[in-house]
Amino acid sequence: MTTLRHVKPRTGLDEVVGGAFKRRVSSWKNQIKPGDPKYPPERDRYHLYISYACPWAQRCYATILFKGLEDVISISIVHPTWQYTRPGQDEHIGWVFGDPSDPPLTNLNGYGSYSAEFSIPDFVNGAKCVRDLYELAGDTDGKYSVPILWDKKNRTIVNNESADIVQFFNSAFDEFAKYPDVDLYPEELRAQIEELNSWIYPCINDGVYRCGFSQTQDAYEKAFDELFNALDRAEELLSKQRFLTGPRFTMADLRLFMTLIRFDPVYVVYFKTNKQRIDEYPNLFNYMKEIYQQMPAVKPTVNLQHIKIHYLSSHPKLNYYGIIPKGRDVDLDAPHDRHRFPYEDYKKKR
Ligand SMILES: N[C@@H](CCC(=O)N[C@@H](CS)C(=O)NCC(=O)O)C(=O)O
Repeated sequence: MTTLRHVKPRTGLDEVVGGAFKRRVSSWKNQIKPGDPKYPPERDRYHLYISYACPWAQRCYATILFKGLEDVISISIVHPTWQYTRPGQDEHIGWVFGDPSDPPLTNLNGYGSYSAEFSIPDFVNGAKCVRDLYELAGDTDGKYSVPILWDKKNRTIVNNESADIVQFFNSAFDEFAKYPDVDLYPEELRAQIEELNSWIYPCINDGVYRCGFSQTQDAYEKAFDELFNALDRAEELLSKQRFLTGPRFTMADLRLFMTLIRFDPVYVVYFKTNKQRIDEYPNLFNYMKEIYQQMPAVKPTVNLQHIKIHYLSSHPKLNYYGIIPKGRDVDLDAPHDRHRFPYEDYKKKR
């Protein structure tokens, strides 16, 4: 029997300190700015690597669609299920690329059957896995995460932090955007958006992972209480107004939406966030349906097949047989009641 070389832990599942999940800070933080000598905005220069399952990556993709940058920034979409990235050499597991015509993959215990449908292979670098891209950029130490914004000219990673990438797409590429007037981070609402992020990110977006990846009861219960207190707070806010900052849809809403849409299909069961489903919160549920149905850039980012397959099949320690729970689907196209609040267009007012 061969002994596999031990590699440093490199997946989100290993980011645990004292039993509690602690997300690592993103390692690539270069900025794209008009006039920047190193990374200026340019057409056809940057490529975005994403997963349909990943809530962080999908808000980047949604911002591309909101701004009409599909012909400016190219994309690849990984296979939903994690695999060994250096089979026979080490034990790292992570994102791999797949072609929709590939035969289905199993989980790492040999169970399940997971199609590559809707994936887009890496036609830029021909990488087989996301780890290849980090190694190509000289990064052999980090967590091999998506999203990655890749510079085709210098063949390196520009940035792997979704909070930065959405800002680049929202404002730096306006000269190439089909909809330069769309602004999801309006000047006058920035302080409010940042205040919302200060509790929505740790307690809700990251909060669900802190529940699901906890390794002690105490850490799980702390994350669980913080999550549901924050959801109650958002529910209360949305009982009085259309969106989180008032009548206008902003990045704060995009951030919250990405967690809400994954909550009932995955997190309730898989991350044990089972105090209340989103479809049991009248305001959060109708708010989520409105965003899904009415924001033209959002629906294409929601691929429930990839979302369910990814979480349920990728961590063989948490779900040995890779079985995907069957129930209970929500009708996302059912009518919503948000017309009762005023609505202000999310395009720039000039
Ligand atoms: N800070 C990053 C976090 C990205 C992140 O954690 N992505 C997850 C997928 S949802 C990932 O790629 N994980 C790879 C791993 O855990 O090995 C961002 O918001 O862009």
